[in-house]
Amino acid sequence: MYPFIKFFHPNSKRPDEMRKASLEFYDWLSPRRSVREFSDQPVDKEVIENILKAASTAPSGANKQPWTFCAISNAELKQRIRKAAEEEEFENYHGRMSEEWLRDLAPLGTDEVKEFLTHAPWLIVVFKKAYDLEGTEKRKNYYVTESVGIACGFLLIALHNAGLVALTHTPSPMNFLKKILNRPENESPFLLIPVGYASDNAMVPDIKRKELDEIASFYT
Ligand code: IYR
Repeated sequence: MYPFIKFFHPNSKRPDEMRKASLEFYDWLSPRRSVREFSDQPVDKEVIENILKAASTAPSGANKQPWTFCAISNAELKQRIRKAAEEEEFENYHGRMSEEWLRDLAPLGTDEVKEFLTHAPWLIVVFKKAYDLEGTEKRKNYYVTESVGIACGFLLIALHNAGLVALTHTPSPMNFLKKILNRPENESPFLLIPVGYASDNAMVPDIKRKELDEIASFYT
């Protein structure tokens, strides 16, 4: 059993403050967008470290924290990742993706060319750990996909807060990342997140978000 300590909430609010804060947070978060066009302006490693620490505050099954974040600014590694991703994506766009999938993607204008993988100053590759390795012993992790997904959510919000932009990229299959980054057997790639500044003329599709009544049902 862990020792238990008194819970301290640094940020407790009255109902009126809460209404204001919740609306302000929505207004602040809502303009966040997936960006595919990056400038090559560098970002301090310290900023990335802080962002990864913020991501790692996410809750996880049995507090196993079943994630590894690989932060890559090395140009040669980024080039190798881009080449491998583009090879897989070429196969996806030219045969592996269904007609329906290609039709759904058409409005986004994506293709197999992934310039963002070399233009962005940082690539964050998130790995999930189905189990931990203690020597040769395997220790099981729980709700790994949920846990790592939540950590990625925290990561995206931390990036937005820092004034950076990002893309949640899922080249498929992603196993080349494990090889290029030389990760141990218990880690599998989960998400590839290019991070940096948007290029001056970056464009994003004019998407709309669903209304609250389409995404939520209240039972009061
Ligand atoms: N992984 C491919 C295809 C792709 C799939 C989905 I679902 C997207 O929302 C966007 C792209 C690619 O990165 O191009």
